Amino acid sequence: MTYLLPKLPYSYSALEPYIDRRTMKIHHTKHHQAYVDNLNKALEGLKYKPSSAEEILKNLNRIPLDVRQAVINNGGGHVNHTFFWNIMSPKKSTPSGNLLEMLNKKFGSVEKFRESFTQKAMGLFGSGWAFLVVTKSGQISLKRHSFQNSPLMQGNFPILGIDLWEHAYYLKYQNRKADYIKAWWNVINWPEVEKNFKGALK
Ligand code: MN3
Repeated sequence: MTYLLPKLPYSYSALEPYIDRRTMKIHHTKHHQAYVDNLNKALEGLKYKPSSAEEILKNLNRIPLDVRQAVINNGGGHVNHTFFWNIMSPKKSTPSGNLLEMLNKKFGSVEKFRESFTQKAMGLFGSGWAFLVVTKSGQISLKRHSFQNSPLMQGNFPILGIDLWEHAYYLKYQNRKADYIKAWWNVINWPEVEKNFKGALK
């Protein structure tokens, strides 16, 4: 199977002014494309034929050691970015339903959840991601992952996450990571997060 760069579900300028067109375009057509190309390269000639990149990340022991790190970096990069594009939207929304209930129960309120998530994200040193995941036991939990490591590698299911590599914000925000994270809350696709939450509990 050859992996392909998925189309964005909105235009490059759709998330303005929070995430600028130039950042989105380079992030999608250069960075994400490179993960896809390098994943295809790393998987070339392998006997193991996984049905999806997600499946690979859950079965890394089936990937030969000489290409395993390349598969983690680029398979993770592909899966994380595909996920990231989808949990954002230019359409304003708020958490609702069972997800809202769970956030209130675990964090006290949506506002407090946002504070905790932001703190977790700000605490990441270097390149990586912050995620809200559903764990194997069905709990929601905040996680930080370096590089392109995916929560799927630990058996956790990501439902919301932010790319904290400098390439995700540097053109517009330079060193102001806190401003980027603050702006990002305006473009969350909450119906998609809720869909992920339901999918994780199945
Ligand atoms: Mn990125």
